[in-house]
Amino acid sequence: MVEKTLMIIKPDATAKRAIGDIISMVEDKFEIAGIIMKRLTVEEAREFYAVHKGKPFYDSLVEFMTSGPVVGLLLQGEDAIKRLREVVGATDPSKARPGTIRAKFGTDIQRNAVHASDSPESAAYEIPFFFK
Ligand code: 3AN
Repeated sequence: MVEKTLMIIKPDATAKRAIGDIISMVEDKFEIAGIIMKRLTVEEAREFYAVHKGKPFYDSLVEFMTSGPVVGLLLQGEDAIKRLREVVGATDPSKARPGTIRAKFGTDIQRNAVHASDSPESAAYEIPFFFK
């Protein structure tokens, strides 16, 4: 099934000037249906990560995600949600498979370079934060 999914290049990766390298790692595998650079407000970041409300890392995650510009990418393709998660790698970059985006550009479990929607429900919730 052709799906749309959201990838975010997080503030650690934009600060590292890895935007181009990361886009190169997805552009041959997915159609880029949208791209936008913006700075999330605290309110937007809190809502975006609402599923993590109450977890010990929630406040720090919101602070990190609002600490600099991010790039939102709307990616489209066959089975795009699952395939993008494979390209992105595990949440903890030290456990991410070699060759994945997080293995290459992630720093730690919080500053892990990119976000990728993990299900059709998440994609439907997350895409409108960047693409109306
Ligand atoms: P993923 O992004 O791989 O789907 P989630 O949804 O469990 O992972 O976590 C969302 C984000 O929260 C992660 N990308 C990461 O930035 C941050 N995060 C997750 N677990 C931790 C943790 N134990 N400590 C700090 N930050 C975390």
